[in-house]
Amino acid sequence: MNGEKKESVLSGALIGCGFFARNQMQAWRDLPGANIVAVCDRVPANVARFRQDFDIAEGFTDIEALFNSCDLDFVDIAAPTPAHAELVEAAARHGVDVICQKPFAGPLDMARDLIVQCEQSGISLTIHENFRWQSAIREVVRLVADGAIGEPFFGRVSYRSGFDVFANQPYLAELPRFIIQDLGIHVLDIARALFGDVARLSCETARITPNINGEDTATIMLRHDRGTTCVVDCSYASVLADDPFPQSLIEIDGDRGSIRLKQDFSLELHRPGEAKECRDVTPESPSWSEQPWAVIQESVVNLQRDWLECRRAGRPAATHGADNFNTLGLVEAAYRSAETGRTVVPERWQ
Ligand code: NAD
Ligand code: 89V
Repeated sequence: MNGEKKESVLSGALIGCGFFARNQMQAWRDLPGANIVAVCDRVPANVARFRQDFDIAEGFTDIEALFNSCDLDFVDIAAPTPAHAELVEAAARHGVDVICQKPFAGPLDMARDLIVQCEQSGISLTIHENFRWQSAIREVVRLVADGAIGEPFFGRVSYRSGFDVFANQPYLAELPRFIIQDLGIHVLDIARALFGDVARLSCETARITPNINGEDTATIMLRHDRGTTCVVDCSYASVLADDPFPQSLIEIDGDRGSIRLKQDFSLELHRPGEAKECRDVTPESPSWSEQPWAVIQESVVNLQRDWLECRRAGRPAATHGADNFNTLGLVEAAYRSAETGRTVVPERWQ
């Protein structure tokens, strides 16, 4: 990390000017501590569109030209996973801090190598794992961490929808590994934020939607180190009268109470001998947000704000590279369990 620099406003470049990058760009504009001075995309038209839409000074189609021309404090990589290794390696060579979208890497070995390269280059690496930054989910994480329901013995983090994700992200239909890698990764990360690391897991998957390559439902049972059993269930094949897309719903039972995060953003906390406490945890939507995406868009602002605070304080952000390795390890273990029908011990960072 360029900890010795004392910039009041950090200079950044956004790499990958596609569907999701617009949210990251909008969020940076809401945050006074960073200024996106350049954008980079392989496709010239995407660079031109972002420069025009967001009034960006510089545009590049070549990553080396970006680093050689701009004095950057950080890059925010919103390109797809297969491009991450090349882009993170370039940032490490140039000594520039990295925020990188999920899934960080396909193979775990590649993730490990990139994390080590960043460490050796003295740069910080943060994965843009934003779901745990949704304010409603942060409130549940806080309650569990504060012991509000005692020791949790059961959890369920549930993401079920029939929303047409392929309309905005057509590449998702091509992926041989779909829902766990793209979406389950977020839900598994929420489970880690709630209950910590995982000792073993088992998983069942199915493909329900025709004409896609990967699985679109997954049910994963986790046994956390602390003893909590947690079910993570994901579906993009659910036919629902009232679709919660893109919300994650949470149920937790502890030895001294229970928590429910519901679709109407009510958070119920119940403890023996006390009246049920019901709070409205509806997130504050950014001014630029659009339904149904507001809940995710809010989390992007929260993640990037936290990244800026951590960067200023010289400490790693919550979803730093090595932390996210353990979420990636759950993704890999879930596929292995679904393929083999066995319980799997996930690989973790050490
Ligand atoms: P997209 O295809 O719409 O955009 C990706 C962009 O990256 C394209 O413009 C492409 O030309 C560009 N690109 C590809 N390779 C490049 C390279 N080597 N250098 C520079 N630019 C390059 O994809 P998307 O839907 O925006 O997804 C991008 C990433 O964001 C993925 O990793 C995806 O998983 C992630 N994503 C995250 C969330 C979330 O909530 N965290 C939501 C959607 C997508
Ligand atoms: O968050 C994501 O990675 C998105 C979506 C919510 C659509 O699954 O791909």
